[in-house]
Amino acid sequence: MRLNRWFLGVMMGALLVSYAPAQVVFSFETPDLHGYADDSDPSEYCDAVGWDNCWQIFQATQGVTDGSYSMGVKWPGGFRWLISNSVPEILPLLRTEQRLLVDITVPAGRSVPWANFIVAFNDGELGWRQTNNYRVTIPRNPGTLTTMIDTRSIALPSTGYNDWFQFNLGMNAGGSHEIYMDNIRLFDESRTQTAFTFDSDTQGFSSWDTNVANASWDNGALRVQWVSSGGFVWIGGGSSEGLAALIRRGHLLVLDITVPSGASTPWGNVILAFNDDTGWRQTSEPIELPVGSGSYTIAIDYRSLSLPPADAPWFQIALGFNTGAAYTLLIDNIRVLVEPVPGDVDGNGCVDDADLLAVLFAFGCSSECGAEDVNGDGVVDDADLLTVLFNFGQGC
Ligand SMILES: [Ca+2]
Ligand SMILES: [Ca+2]
Ligand SMILES: [Ca+2]
Ligand SMILES: [Ca+2]
Repeated sequence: MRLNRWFLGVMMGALLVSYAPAQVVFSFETPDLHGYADDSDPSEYCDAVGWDNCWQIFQATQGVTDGSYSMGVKWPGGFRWLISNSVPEILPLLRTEQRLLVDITVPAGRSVPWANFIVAFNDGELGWRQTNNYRVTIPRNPGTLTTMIDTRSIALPSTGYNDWFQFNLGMNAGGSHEIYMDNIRLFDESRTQTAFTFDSDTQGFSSWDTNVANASWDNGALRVQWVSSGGFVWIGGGSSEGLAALIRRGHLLVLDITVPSGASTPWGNVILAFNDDTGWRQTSEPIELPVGSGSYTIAIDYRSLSLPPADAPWFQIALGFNTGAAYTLLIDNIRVLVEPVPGDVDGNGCVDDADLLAVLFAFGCSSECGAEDVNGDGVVDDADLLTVLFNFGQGC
């Protein structure tokens, strides 16, 4: 009997760990897709023009990363606003963080020259406003990409306002595309760890083609300035202490990018490369850059790249920028969104004896327990201890 109760405790612990609270804005679990489903073309229209030539917005089971469903969008290329229901219930979430992450999947066989979306808020206090200078990356080719939606350039209604509110998506693509979107959630800055802050120099980054653009240190940031027209340039050679270990702990590189006032480009994007003794490898999905003035956060999903070895004697990253016109970027706070490791009580990425001791010292705690309550069930008991033991050595 005792063993059964013990086993149940372990299983409950494992379940609770995998269902840690998520700050989900939209998960597309209801057939109306938060209102976006209404923006499909009528089926008579699709019948008339052919289903490949109309907009279809539908609940799907592909590309699901939260719950049981995603939102599928198939369209013939071009632009359309997907207008949400009134969703004032997401305002409290957005008021804590206006930067969101989303998972977007492109199925096999699809490919477009470019695709992105912009966001508009609409409500009874501030009216319609949209993220003109910030485009959210939609992957062009098959695979799943986690990408940033930074809505900080458009204001939220005042705290007292709780009436109707829409979160609208302006979808755009340079050809016939099909995507599955899920789990629009709050970006958790507290889970990032810093790789580059450019306090006193460029930390190794330099321009590998000064005919195209120059890279320089500019008062605590990395400045990239195109010479006379747009074009592609590697800004490479960047490294910092513990970078390889940090990169191994996540799959999303996060960057703050400021475009100075007056600078703009019709389009711009960036890819990421890793370089070490195991060779050069680079991402294939270009991530949209801001196209006009303002400060924005972007994220580069590097799941497609092989990680540096834990004991890599040297490791560098390079950013490959491509733009449609000469402009200027200031890059700062390059960081990694660190995946939580179950059992990592002190949050240093590695489950070791320090975490074990922390749980042992807190063992028996039954109210207001700290991180030692690994499974978050309010008590520190054998379930927490076992989570640490089962994950011992992870991330180290
Ligand atoms: Ca979902
Ligand atoms: Ca800085
Ligand atoms: Ca630890
Ligand atoms: Ca617990």
